[in-house]
Amino acid sequence: MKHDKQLLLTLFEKMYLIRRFEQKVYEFAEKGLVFGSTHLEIGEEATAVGTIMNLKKSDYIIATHRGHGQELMKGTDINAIMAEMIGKETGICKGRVGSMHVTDRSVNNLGAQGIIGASFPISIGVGLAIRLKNLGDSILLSFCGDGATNQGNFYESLNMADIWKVPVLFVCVNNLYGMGTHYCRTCNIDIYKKASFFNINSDTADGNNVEEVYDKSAVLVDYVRKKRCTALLELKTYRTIGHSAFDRHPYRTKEEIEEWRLADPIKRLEDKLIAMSMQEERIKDIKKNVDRIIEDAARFALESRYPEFDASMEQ
Ligand SMILES: Cc1ncc(C[n+]2csc(CCOP(=O)(O)OP(=O)(O)O)c2C)c(N)n1
Ligand SMILES: [Mg+2]
Repeated sequence: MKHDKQLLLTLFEKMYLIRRFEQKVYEFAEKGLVFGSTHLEIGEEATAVGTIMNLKKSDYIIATHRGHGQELMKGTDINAIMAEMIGKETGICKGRVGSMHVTDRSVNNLGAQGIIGASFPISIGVGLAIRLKNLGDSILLSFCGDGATNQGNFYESLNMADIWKVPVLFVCVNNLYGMGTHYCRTCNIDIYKKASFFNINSDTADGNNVEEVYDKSAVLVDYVRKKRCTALLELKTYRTIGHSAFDRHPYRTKEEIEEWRLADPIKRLEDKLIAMSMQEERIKDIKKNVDRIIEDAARFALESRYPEFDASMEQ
């Protein structure tokens, strides 16, 4: 589908914001400021942006352990997420959860699980609650990774989804790897085809092409919203960074990473915008503005206080 220039610039701005956010978190992690593990989604930004752009405020998301972009896209204040990354009192969860479990009920972000696959049955429960509580035309967009779809509860949950007709769109961010193991070593079946065992509508898209992600997720979001049933979208992408901030990824070659860097979703859209309508100046302004937002958020986080030890058990 042909998109207008303003939409393309917005998609670009949001992907660039996530990229710069992740680079700042990486910097913090290298300085030892991030407690616990942090999983970055550099290279995968189009998956969060293209899908969540199609949601309403009243829709819900369940993020993954690699979910900073998903959480930012759902509308949580960037300063509050940045402060959460380094455990500060001003963080969205008061510095108690750090990178992996950012939750914000005010924007219907129900958080992420550290246990891979745990989000599937939870998503069915949320979908059932949306239906039983008559929450209008709301839906849940539930993210997962490729590795997670090899867990047994993925299949149990798809079965229940089909039986109970829950308004859930599962979005599988297929970045080819579960930690250091390539997907093709763990399963011979395309992920989007797994839904067909249960008569669940599914599709797949180039997860590094934000316009394609946007278009294909729009169709499935609309389908789930109107039909009040479940669907699955597989997005093929790649993380050009290690599994976690300290993974130096010895299990893949430099050539493989380089090949995917050439398909970088942000660079791709930037090149298209420039070729299309000579938007260099506009792009420069967007980058400058985003860089400032990130620096302000980082300063806010660094200058914020750590929680008092005595308060750490408060609800
Ligand atoms: C049940 C369980 N097994 C193992 C782990 C360790 N673990 C953390 S992330 C991860 C890989 C998940 O791969 P995938 O679902 O593809 O998501 P990605 O990390 O690629 O985004 C694993 C095995 C875990 N957290 N939970
Ligand atoms: Mg993966």
